[in-house]
Amino acid sequence: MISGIVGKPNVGKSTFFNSATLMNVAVANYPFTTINANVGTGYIRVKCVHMELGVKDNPVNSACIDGTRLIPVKMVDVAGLVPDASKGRGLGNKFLDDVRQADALIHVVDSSGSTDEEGRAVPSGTHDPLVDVEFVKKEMVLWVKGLIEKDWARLCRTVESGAAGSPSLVSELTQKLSGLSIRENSIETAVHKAGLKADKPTSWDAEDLYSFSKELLDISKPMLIAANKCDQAPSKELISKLVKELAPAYPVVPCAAEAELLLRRASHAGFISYVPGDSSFQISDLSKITAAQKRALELVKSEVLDPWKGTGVQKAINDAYLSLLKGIVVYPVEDETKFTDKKGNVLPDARIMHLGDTAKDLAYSVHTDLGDSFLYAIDSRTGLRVGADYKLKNNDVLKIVATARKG
Ligand SMILES: Nc1nc2c(ncn2[C@@H]2O[C@H](COP(=O)(O)OP(=O)(O)O)[C@@H](O)[C@H]2O)c(=O)[nH]1
Ligand SMILES: [Mg+2]
Repeated sequence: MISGIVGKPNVGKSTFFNSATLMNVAVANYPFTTINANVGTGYIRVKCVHMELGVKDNPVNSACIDGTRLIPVKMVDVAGLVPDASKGRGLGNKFLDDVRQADALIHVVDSSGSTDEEGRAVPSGTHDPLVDVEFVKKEMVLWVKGLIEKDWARLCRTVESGAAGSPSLVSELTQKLSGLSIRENSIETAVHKAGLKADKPTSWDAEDLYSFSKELLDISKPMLIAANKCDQAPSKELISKLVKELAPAYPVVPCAAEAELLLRRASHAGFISYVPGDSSFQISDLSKITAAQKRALELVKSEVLDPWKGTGVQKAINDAYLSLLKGIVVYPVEDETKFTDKKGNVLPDARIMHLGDTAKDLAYSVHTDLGDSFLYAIDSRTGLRVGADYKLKNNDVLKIVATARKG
């Protein structure tokens, strides 16, 4: 699961990304640590199961701070989008390349209303971020529509040829959009939701293609709004408006990315104790910080943490993976009685799976071989066996039993 941070220029996307990916706890190297400058590791924050199970843990693929489990997830800082990007304005194509791999979108807007549609500075409170939500959505729809329209006449002929074994529209579109991490059944649902006929694509006009593209994006790239710069005075009112117009279809999370970055840096430097997502922090040693640093921290407290109960950055990430993408957390172990791996690490791994995934899916997510040789799993809490089709539950601790490997 990957989330993409999208939005127009100067709303705080990079600040959000930089704060989200800054962590001062040791987590074993994840395969996606540095692929690209704009790809990084963020973290989901959940309550760890170790206390409920009455054990002390030593995580390997994740971290645990006083009962809070931080689980790595992949994030992409997407190039800024300007109006008419789908016609090639700005970094349009770079934007689309970045966004194609994302499963969910965190759309950062400037809720202080101090940047225009192009991201230029304007007096605070004079630009409505709702306008930006609409134009970014529209540009993305036009982009998907543009991809579908390429070679559309040929695709229609193939689908409607009536020849034995001629491919269906859904399978043709799945192939065409294969680089976009969109599943076949999402395409099928979008055709249905747009009220269109899959066997008669020649009857689709430009408006139909637009509605189809819109439905497809809503299904395959669910989006939440990170209403950033909530530390500024006009934000409260503009955020209420965003919530009124967009939620619940697009959840709105008030954010202060700059404050989060400051807190994480201070925590990294050992000045404060703060776990991402906390609604407060503790200064570790007043003698270590300068008067200016103390003042900056006080501002974060009075302008962000007290009124908003947190900076919102962690909430936005959690909501993207756990709500939009219906993620659940599962702990695979080797010894179901001690909750350990082969080396004796207690609750070493926490994995984000999808609601609806099965025990066998979990085995595959650990290793293809483990999936292929899956026999059954054992639920650590009950000691009972569960089969391949067992639907994973949030916080399951499971041992996977497989046939012995040869060699
Ligand atoms: N007041 C305020 N300013 C912010 C916040 N987050 C980012 N900014 C400022 O917004 C400007 C643009 O930030 P940047 O992350 O480069 O935006 P991007 O172009 O969307 O990646 C910078 O001057 C940031 O310091 C915030 O939470 N509050
Ligand atoms: Mg940026």
